[in-house]
Amino acid sequence: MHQEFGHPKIVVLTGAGISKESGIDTFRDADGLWSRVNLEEVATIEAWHRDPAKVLDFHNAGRAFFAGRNITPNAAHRALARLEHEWPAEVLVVTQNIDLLHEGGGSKNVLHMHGQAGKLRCMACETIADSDAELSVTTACAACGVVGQTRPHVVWFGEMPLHMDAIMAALDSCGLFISIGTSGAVYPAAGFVQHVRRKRRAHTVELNMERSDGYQTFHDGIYGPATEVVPAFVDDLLRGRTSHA
Ligand code: BV8
Repeated sequence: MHQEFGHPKIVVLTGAGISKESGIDTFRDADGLWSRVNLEEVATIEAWHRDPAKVLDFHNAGRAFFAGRNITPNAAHRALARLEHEWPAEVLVVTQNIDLLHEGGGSKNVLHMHGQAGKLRCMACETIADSDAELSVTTACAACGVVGQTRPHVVWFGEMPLHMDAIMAALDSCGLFISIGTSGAVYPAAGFVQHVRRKRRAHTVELNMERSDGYQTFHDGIYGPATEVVPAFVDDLLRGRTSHA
């Protein structure tokens, strides 16, 4: 119905850049996380098998970072929640971020494709539990009791991202694909724009501080801090002032 009257389904892909102005470092900016930590040692499934204590120390340090700060949603998160609330068709946020700032900003239709903070998963029984506990190699799973197999519910490099069936179905039926705050360096997320363009007449736009690795694949690019460009873009969308179909 809405597709016919110029209100397509929207998929929004977000990355670390949307949370930067809330005080969370990105990964690949000059001051980003991977400039301080070697991801091969703390964010890959091989690292877990090689040195789980080191991986868990990295996780625990991240928990301490979040716990010690008042990390709150910013105007970009709130603008996406407004879009979800006021746009007549479905708006899905697919985030690569593990923070819960989209939910805190009011978005309800959110998929965390790389997992999320505050959850643990047991690699013995696959139970996922809400917990912000510090983890160690002596941690026992609360469900099955197995020791040393409880990890953060985060997708490491070399692991399949979560919710991929739902994400691909949404990409196959969207009319507008918006990418916000991501460098386009990590797949399969970085490949979503090509998928949408190959499969659909969907309009594609990136909103970012600077051109992403995949900027040429987008129809449009709007550059600047997310707290400025995202609310402005949502305003234009809701007022019908942007070519989105
Ligand atoms: C998989 C964990 C398959 C949670 C993360 C060679 C070629 C191509 C691909 C590969 C390859 N070798 C290996 C691969 C696959 C690999 C990959 O893509 N590697 C890359 C590095 C080459 N991908 C995987 O392994 C994925 N899985 O492929 O599975 C498979 C198939 C079958 C069976 C098994 C497996 C899994 C990837 C998930 C890894 N986990 N995170 C956590 O700790 O957070 S990835 C990590 O990177 C985060 O999730 C992060 O979100 C994600 C992407 O980074 P960005 O969000 O884009 O952040 P970044 O810092 O890079 O950029 C920030 C951007 O914001 C910048 O552009 C900046 O300009 C902008 N910005 C900054 N400030 C602002 C701003 N924008 C607006 N406003 C601001 N204020």
